[in-house]
Formats: sequence, C-alpha cells, structure tokens
Amino acid sequence: MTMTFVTSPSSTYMTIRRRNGNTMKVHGEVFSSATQRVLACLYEKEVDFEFVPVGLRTGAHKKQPFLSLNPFGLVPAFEDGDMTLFESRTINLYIAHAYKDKGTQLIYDGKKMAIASVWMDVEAHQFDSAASKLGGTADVSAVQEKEAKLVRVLDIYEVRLAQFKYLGGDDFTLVDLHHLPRLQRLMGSQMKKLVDSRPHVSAWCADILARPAWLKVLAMQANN
Ligand SMILES: N[C@@H](CCC(=O)N[C@@H](CS)C(=O)NCC(=O)O)C(=O)O
Repeated sequence: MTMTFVTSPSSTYMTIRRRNGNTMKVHGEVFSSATQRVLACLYEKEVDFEFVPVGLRTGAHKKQPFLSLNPFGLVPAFEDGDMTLFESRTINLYIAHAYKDKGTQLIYDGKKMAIASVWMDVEAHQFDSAASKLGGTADVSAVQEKEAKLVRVLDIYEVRLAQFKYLGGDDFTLVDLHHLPRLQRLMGSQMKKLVDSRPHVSAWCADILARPAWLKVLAMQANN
C-alpha cells in the first residue's frame, strides 16, 4: 500500500492508492458522521481507497460535479470503477459484499444476516435520529423528547447485549460499525450518562470505540 499526502487549495488530504486496478474513492468530509461511517468500513476491510474532500463549508456538495455523484447533495458519495453509490449504510453493504475476502468479516450469511439486518434497521431508524444533534438545539422539549427516545433504544440494547456480545450477534458486524460516529459524539456529550448507567451497553461502547479502524478515522479527523 502506498500513501501519498496531497495538498489541495482547501485542505491537505491523504490518498491511498492501490498498486493495481481502480482506486475506490470516497467523496466526503472527515467531520461528517455519514462519511466517517464509510471510512470506518474501508479501514476494517483493509482495502485501499482515495479520500476526496468535497468542501461542505463552501457549498460544493450542492453544485456540479458533486450532484452527479449524489443528486441529493449530501456526503458521502462513493466510486468503485464504474459503480457510483450514495447513502453511507448502502455503500458499506456494497463494500462488505464486494470485498468479502478482505479484512474483518462485517456481514453474515443466511438467517444470521436477516437477524443482523433487523438491528441495522434499528440503528438507522431508531438510534440515529435519537442520538443526532443532542444538545444542538435550544428547544428544551425537543431535547427531552430525543433523550426519552434514546433511553428506550438503549434499554432495548441493554437486553440484547446481555445475550450477545455485539448487536447483530456474537461478532462485530456492520450493525455495530454503523453506530460509531454517533456513539463517539454521544460519549462527548451530557448523554454519556445514559451509556455509563447500562453495563452491557457501556462495555459494548468501550469495545467498539477502541477498534483500530475507528481510531484511524479519528486520526484522519484530528489531522485535518
Ligand atoms: N443518510 C445519508 C445522510 C447523509 C448526510 O446527511 N450527510 C450530511 C453530513 S453527515 C450532509 O451532507 N450534510 C450537508 C447538508 O445537509 O447540506 C447517509 O447516511 O449517507
């Protein structure tokens, strides 16, 4: 694996090129939780990729050429050869299937995957909205509503994690990985108490936030 540091007018970023073949490209921002989700997956799979900063602060994601990658104007977008995708969780499912023989096995087969998929949907439709932008609004009742929702979700996680080491089953999978960006922020907020007070959730959280692949994403963010 060769690493090249490339300086663009807006920022310095890291390019990791494959020696042969196409280079997968992630178009995003290192501070974006959805982008971080895809970066964590690529590091778990130990595959080479190029990170392309989009320039969210300049509004470049709302203009061409980015709109041809994601017409909704949201990061990340992803390219692998002639394949273009957006939506971080779908990108990760693609990577996990297409590079099944590399790095960490992030998916199961058959019935085990069906069960893991239930928890993947729980993350996307229950956890993510409850854990996003906590404290980012002055609207007290909106914060209380989110906290109540998060309490319900984490209570269910506590029961699940008393039975299985990870949310999808006995192995670390995309289910857990998809939680990483929001969990990291949650642990830096006053809502940390909701994790700390649940022993199984707390142990799971400490385990997955310490994964080397996730630490690489945090290092990218710190170096930006
Ligand atoms: N469901 C999408 C969410 C993408 C998303 O909301 N991205 C944010 C950054 S985390 C973004 O592009 N925000 C810019 C904007 O809303 O203009 C995914 O998982 O990829």
